[in-house]
Amino acid sequence: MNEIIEPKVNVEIESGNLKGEKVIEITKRLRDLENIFSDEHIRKIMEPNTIVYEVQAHMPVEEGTTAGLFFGTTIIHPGKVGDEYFMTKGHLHKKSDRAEYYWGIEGEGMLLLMDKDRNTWAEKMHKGSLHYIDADVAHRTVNIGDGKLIFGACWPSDAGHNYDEILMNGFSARLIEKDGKPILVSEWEIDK
Ligand code: PAN
Ligand code: ZN
Repeated sequence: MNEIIEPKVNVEIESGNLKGEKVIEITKRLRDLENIFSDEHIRKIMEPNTIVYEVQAHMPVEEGTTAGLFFGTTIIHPGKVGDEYFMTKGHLHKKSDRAEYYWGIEGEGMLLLMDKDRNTWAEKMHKGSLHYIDADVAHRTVNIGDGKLIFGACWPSDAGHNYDEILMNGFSARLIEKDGKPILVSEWEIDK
C-alpha cells in the first residue's frame, strides 16, 4: 500500500534535542563519575547531584545488532573539578573496528582522542565542526566554554562501549585550565 507517514522521531537542529520513538536519556552527575577526574578529593567535596553531562540517543534496533546505527546528542554542562573541565567518561568501542562521527552543535569544546600507542591529541569542537573518530581510537569530550557544549554522534549499533580500559589507565593527557586558557597536559606532569 502506498503510504506517506510522519517521521517517528525528530531532531531539533538548533539544540540537537531528540523527540519521538525509541529515544533513551542518560544523566551523569558528579556522584556517577568516580575516578574520572584527576582530583578525586575535590570531586568528593563538590555537590554530588551536579549534572556533568546528559545523553539522548535514538536506538531503533537492539544494542549489539549488526548493520544498524545509533544517533545521539550529548550535552556537557560548563564547570570544572579543580582546574579540570567537565567532560565525559570516555571509552573505546568494544568492537575495535567500529568508527564514529561527532559534530558540533553549540558551545566550545575539545575532542580528546587517544590511539593504541597512548598518543593523545585534541580537536577543537564548535558549531559545525565535524569529527571522524577512527576505529580503535579512545574518545572523550570536554567542555572548555562558559555555556553548554552540545554535539551530535552517529555510531554502529554493534560498536558497544568499553569503559574499563579508560577507568583503569585513563587518557595519557588531560585538558586543564591554566591562566584562563585550556591546555593539554600529560598525565605525568599533573601534580596530585
Ligand atoms: C557518544 C558517548 C557520549 C557520552 O554517544 O557515549 O558522548 O560519553 P561516554 O559514553 O564516554 O560517557 C559515543 O561516543 N557513543 O559511542
Ligand atoms: Zn563512541
